[in-house]
Amino acid sequence: MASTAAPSAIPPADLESFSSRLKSSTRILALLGAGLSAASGLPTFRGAGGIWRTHDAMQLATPEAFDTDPGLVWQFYNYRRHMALAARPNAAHYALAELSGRKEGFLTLSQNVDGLSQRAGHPLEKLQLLHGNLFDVKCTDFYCNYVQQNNYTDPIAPALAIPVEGTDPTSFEARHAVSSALLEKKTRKELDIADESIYLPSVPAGDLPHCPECKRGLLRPGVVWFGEALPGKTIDTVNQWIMDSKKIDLILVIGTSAKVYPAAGYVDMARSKGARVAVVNTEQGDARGLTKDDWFFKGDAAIIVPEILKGVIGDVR
Ligand code: BJW
Repeated sequence: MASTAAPSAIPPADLESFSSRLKSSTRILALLGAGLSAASGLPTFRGAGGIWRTHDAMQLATPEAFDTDPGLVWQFYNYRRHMALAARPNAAHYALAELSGRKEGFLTLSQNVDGLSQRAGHPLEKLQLLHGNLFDVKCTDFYCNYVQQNNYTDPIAPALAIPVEGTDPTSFEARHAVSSALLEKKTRKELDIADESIYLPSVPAGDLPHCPECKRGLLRPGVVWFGEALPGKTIDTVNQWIMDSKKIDLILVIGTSAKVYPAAGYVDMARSKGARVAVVNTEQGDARGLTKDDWFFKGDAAIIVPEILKGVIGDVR
């Protein structure tokens, strides 16, 4: 039942067959990605305007990057924390939180680190954060296990204050200028006059957040970088939920390119348990391997998700 509808126009037959399946489903998974938060103003990673289109993931989101230049990596994550704090959950976050509360056999696997699902009231026991959380910090010292959750300090260290003078640091222009300068590590000399105020000096390790417990290690963001294992407890919980029962009725795949593993692999795992797949995405090309029994809903998750869940959750605003 893959649809070729115009953006945001949901074919009534698709809506009807999906709603019917949703109503009768007792075991549902949701796999969430950055597109869910796009309408909240947060950039995705791979699409148009995506972070990895202009930022080299290997210089910012790997353990090696942190070893090489922890100041640059912290500037990037301090900025991401700032943006996430300024953002607000959108209608799709609220709709999914509501659905999760209403369906007992429901588990959300979120790749998002922005905290918006939590702020929308998503039941925490039904929310597994596959790639961690921007607002967790942990010590990098090998012998120290310090982890702090819910750290919302912005900036996380005085030296990481976003150096934008005379401009609203939350404006698109300032964000863009700051993140571009971050990526390219531009020096003041290289920037043109209009960019002067956003020059980002390198931040010495001594000025970065340090572990309050061991006093030795640098703190790092509690997110999962490329080449790192996903949190063991999270993987165990997800695998157990999937394996525990003979069947899964439905998997909602919302706003993800489904290119990053092991997260993307959960779609096939759910399918192997009988799940029908419903993809919500602005790009049809990111909905691979759908069968005639699946659904593709094209458009902005913030509009589509409340609409397709309406039959079960009603109007949630
Ligand atoms: C909209 C929209 C709107 C836009 N409405 N839709 C198997 C094969 C090949 C490689 C591997 C493999 N297994 C593992 C790997 C390696 C690697 C990997 O997958 N690489 C691939 C890129 C090829 N995986 C890993 O390294 C993982 N670790 C691992 O496997 O460890 C093994 C291990 C075991 C034991 C010991 C040691 C190691 C870790 C992956 C961590 C990913 N981390 C990041 C950064 C997190 C922190 C941060 O935020 O900075 O996670 S990368 C980035 O990608 C982030 C995201 O969560 C993740 C997924 O991206 P997402 O959410 O799908 O975003 P986009 O931008 O890709 O897609 C957005 C979608 O939304 C698009 O489709 C748009 O069209 C759509 N959209 N607007 C609806 N309004």
